[in-house]
Amino acid sequence: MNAKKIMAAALGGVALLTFTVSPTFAAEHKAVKNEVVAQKKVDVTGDGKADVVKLLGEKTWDDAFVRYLVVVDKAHKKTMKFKPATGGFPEWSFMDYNGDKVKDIRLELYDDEIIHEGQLAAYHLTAKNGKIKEILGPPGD
Ligand SMILES: [Ca+2]
Repeated sequence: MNAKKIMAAALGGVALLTFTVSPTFAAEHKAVKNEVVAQKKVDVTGDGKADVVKLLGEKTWDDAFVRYLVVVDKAHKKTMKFKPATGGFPEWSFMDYNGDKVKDIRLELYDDEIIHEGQLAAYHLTAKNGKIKEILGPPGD
């Protein structure tokens, strides 16, 4: 292959890639088994003991398509589950949004794998009282 052909093949690959990570991902991958794709240890229940917060979904070549969030409260042998209205490529962080001194979970889901454009949803969640509940996030968020 000469340089021109290689370039054309590479560009073709990029175009194909951009195409395959379209919003139809969820529909095309419905039958795939969910696995833990990320996890962090943070006390989100407020008992002073770290909980394990997991994102479950499907690993992709460069990221993960997330369908569930799970909090494992080992101290109380409890597992709590949250299912967003739609799956997506995640950004997540922990901060006390409602001022109760317990860390809440912020989960954003995007429909684009590579640059995380096209936000589908932003959830602010507390796991304080034995189940995961949505709370109000920062204004305009
Ligand atoms: Ca805890």
